[in-house]
Amino acid sequence: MPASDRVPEMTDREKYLFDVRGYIVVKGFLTDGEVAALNAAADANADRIQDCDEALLGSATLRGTVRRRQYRDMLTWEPPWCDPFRDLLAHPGLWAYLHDLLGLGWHIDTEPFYFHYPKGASGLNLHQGDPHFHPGAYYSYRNGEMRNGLLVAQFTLSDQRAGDGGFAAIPGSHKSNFRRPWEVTRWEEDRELVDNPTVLAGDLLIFTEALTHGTLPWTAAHDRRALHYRYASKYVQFGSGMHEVALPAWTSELTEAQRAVLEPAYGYHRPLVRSDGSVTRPAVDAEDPPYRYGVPDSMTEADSSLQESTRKGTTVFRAPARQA
Ligand SMILES: O=C(O)CCC(=O)C(=O)O
Repeated sequence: MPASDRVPEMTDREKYLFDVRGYIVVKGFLTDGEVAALNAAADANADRIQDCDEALLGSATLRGTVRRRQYRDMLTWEPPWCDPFRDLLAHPGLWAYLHDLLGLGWHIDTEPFYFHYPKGASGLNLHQGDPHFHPGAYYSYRNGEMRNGLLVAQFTLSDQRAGDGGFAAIPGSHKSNFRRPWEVTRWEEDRELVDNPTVLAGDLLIFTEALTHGTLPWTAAHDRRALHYRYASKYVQFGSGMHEVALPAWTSELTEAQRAVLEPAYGYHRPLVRSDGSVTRPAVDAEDPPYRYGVPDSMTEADSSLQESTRKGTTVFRAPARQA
């Protein structure tokens, strides 16, 4: 086997923990210097911070006193501030995890986010881990291999101790078989199911998007800082990506439905060809889980993770004007 085909591997212990729990913590993944450079870059761009939408599904227990805040677009910040974020994209330390959990050909699925949550920041409803096959966010084990549609590499940039809030998940829920009760989604009942792991500055948290996960309100005195990089298998485009795509000029002669089916794969705002031949472009497909399960009356679109999701991704999609 040529040396270039030999890939680093996760340890057996990491494989066991990931399979049984749906997430692992790699202690001390980043050096102190890397953590400092990433935080300094954010501090130098403090004017770019944005409030996040609330995504609480009506939960009172997840509501804080202030909004979550985040940076995005770090990859295009003025040098040198973009550099530490670009250095993480294909960080050699990640390869073992990406190879073993996604297979070769992994790619960044969604633009990275830098979570910067002040004390009192609201949480985010628990999501994913629903009892259906999700072609974009699945977990499978077969013939000695784990595979995921979508995987999150979260680089911890300030300490999160159990009970502080921040990342939270229901361990093992990537293999769950029954529909999650809304009260669990809203972290109102059976709260002991939810882990809020300790991850310290420099640690790497890796979780499958098939896992039921979300964010608990941030209670520590210091700000939460964490970088969220989402990777996908070469067969999956879950979010909108960061690439620019264009249909060739001849497609201007096609019908809307014909053009729709020539668009590349992506999840949000994907054109849907309806049975009457019409084409719609909803933010998410209401027939897709979890939306097809129906939402409680208390949930409005303005207060749902749907709003949050639709802002992930920056694909520029160009199609030539259709001929009349
Ligand atoms: O706070 C976290 O780490 C989880 C964030 C999350 O689930 C999301 O942004 O979709």
